[in-house]
Amino acid sequence: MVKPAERVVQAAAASTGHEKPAGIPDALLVEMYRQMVLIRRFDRRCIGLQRAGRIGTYAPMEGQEACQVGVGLALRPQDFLFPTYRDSGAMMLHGMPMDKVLLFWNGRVEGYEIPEAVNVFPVAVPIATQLPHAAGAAWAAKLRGVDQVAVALFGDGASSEGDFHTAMNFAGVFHVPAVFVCQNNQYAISVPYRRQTASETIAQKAEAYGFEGIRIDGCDVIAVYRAVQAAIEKAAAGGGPTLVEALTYRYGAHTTSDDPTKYRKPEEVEEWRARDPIAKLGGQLREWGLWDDEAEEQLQQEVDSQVSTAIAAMESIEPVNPDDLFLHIYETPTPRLLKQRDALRAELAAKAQGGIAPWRS
Ligand SMILES: Cc1ncc(C[n+]2csc(CCOP(=O)(O)OP(=O)(O)O)c2C)c(N)n1
Repeated sequence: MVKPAERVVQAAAASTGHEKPAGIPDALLVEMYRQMVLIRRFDRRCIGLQRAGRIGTYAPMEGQEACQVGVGLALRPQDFLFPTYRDSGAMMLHGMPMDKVLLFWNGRVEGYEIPEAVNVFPVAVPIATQLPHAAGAAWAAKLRGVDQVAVALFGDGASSEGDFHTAMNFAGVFHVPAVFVCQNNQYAISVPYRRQTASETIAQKAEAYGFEGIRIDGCDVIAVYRAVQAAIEKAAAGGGPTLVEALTYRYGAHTTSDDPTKYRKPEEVEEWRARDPIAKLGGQLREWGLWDDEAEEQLQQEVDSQVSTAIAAMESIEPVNPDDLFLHIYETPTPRLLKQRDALRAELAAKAQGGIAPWRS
C-alpha cells in the first residue's frame, strides 16, 4: 500500500529548513508573509466585531493561515475556488472583496454576491456539499475543453460525509481537473480526528478512488503553495484529481458560539502555536535578509488600515429591510410565510414604539 503521508511530509520538510526555497521568487515569499499577517488581523478583528454585536457570527481561522494563503496564491485567476465558512482568507486572495466577506458574516445577502470576474463559489455551510459541486465544475471544464481547475477546501470532519465520497469517486472515474484540499485542523467542532476516522491519514483515502493523495505540513505556507500549485498544474495538464491533506490546527473556537476549553487542553494548543506559520515564515524571511523591524511596522499599519476600511464599507451600507428575510424562498410566498412576515412587521413596529408585540405581553 502506498503511504502518501511519509513521502510528502519529507518533501515538505525540505522546504522548511533554513535554505531559501528554490524556484520561489523573493517577492512571492514576502507576499505570502504579508497575506498571512493581513488575514490574521482580519480574523482577530472579526472576533471583536462579533463580540461587539457588529457582525452576527464568525468562524475563526487563526492557525490555518498557511493553508489559506498557500491555496489562495497557488490558484490561477481562471480556477474556481469552492470554500467553506472557514476560508475567508483564501476567498479574499482569489478576489472576493474584504467588505463582501464581512457582509456575509453580517448575515447580509450582499455577502453572497460574487463579483463578475471572481471565480469563487458561495460559502458552503452544510458540510462537504461543495465537494460534488467542485467535481461537477471540474467535469464541466473538461467537457468544454476550458483550462480551468476546481479547487475545493474542506475540513477533516467533511471526510466522513457521503458527499465527500461521492465527489471523490466521481472525480476519479471521470478523471476531472479538481484539487481537493483538506485542512485537517484536528477537530470537527469537538470531535477529534481519531474519532473521525480509523484511517491513518485522510490523504490515503484518495488511493481507494484511483488517484493521488498527499499529506503535507499545513503550517508551512511554502509546502502548501508548492503542493497545491503542482496539483493544479497536473490537473490542468490532464493528469486528473489530487487530494491534498494539510496538517494544521485552529487555535481558537470553532465559531464565536463555541467554547474549545470544553474539549481540548491548553497544552495542546500551545504545542501547535509553537509551529505558528506566521512566526515561522517571518523568522525565515529575516534570516534571508528579506524582512526587518521597519518593514514589519509598516505592514502592521497597512493591514490595520485595510481591515478598518473594509469594516467601514461593510457598515456603510443601508440597513437591511426585515422583509428581505422572506424573499428568495418561493417565487410566490406561501400564506404561512406571509403570516410570519406580518408578525415580524408587527413586532418591529411595536418595538419601535417602545412596546412589545401583543402576543408577547
Ligand atoms: C451536513 C452538515 N452536518 C452538520 C453540520 C454542523 N456542523 C457545522 S461545522 C461542523 C464540523 C465540521 O468540521 P470540519 O469538516 O473538520 O471543518 P472545520 O469546521 O474544522 O473547518 C459540523 C458538524 C453542518 N453544518 N452540515
